[in-house]
Amino acid sequence: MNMPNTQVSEITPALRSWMAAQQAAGFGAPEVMQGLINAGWSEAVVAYLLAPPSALHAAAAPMATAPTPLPKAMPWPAQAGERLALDAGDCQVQTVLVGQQPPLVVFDDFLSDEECRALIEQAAPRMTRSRTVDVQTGGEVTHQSRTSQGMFFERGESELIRRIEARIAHLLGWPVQNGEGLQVLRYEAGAQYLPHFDYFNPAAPGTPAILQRGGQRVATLIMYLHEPEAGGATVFPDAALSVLPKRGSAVFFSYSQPHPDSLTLHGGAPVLSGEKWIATKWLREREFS
Ligand code: PD2
Ligand code: ZN
Repeated sequence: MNMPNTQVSEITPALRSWMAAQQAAGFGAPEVMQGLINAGWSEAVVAYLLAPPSALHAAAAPMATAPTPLPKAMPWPAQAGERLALDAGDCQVQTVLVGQQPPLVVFDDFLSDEECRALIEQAAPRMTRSRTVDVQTGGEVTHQSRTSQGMFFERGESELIRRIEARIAHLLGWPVQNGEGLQVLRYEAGAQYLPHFDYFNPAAPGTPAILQRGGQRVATLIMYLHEPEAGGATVFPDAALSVLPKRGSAVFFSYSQPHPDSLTLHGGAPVLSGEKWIATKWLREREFS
């Protein structure tokens, strides 16, 4: 209700009690209104005075706004964008790039050459054709969209895995227990991973079963263990970004909502020559068991 300010300040308690007395004496709103207008009050002020208390309250109160939800805690490296070198617990990692949409950081020196070599050596005998989580059933399937070979380490299964998992948890401020087991992938020449989202499609029938183990995925860390001679970039089409697979480096990105608006569509471009090896850590909302 818009009020002319000059007159609002003059609505005294005495005026209000005069109006109350008029109404108590049996004068209806139209007569009271006319009396006020005759006395020189504007129609807007009179309408304001005669409005029911609830309307006055609504007019005086600030515009009601929807409660703002608390921001969801998300994995993120403290001081990313402020310092070049970030503390990862047992070592420092170098920041190469920080993005906001999606939240994304590229790190150098995430893994040492020795750690890359040891991960490949331990994973190699256990490699099979890569399988993808089947959101229809909650099980796993091989898929044309992913022409790599892969394996999963159990969380905490060796000293090397524990060290890397502790580093990830320290750097990203996210509990080790919320991480899935590390996955290692090998792409030979011609192999690729078509663009996809890493979160589980909320509308897919198999998703509720998948979410029982730790909730949604909220972030991904891809570590590059072996660089191909050509090709094999990790591409983010919605962010117009390509991360080249440099040995020892890593790309981290997060998605607070399991929705394409997260802009986290990403894929592994075809390897043109040589071999590409990566290790991926997916982080869940809660403890992954
Ligand atoms: O190898 C890659 O670049 C790649 C691309 C997309 C890996 C993943 N997704 C993944 O491991 O989720
Ligand atoms: Zn992916």
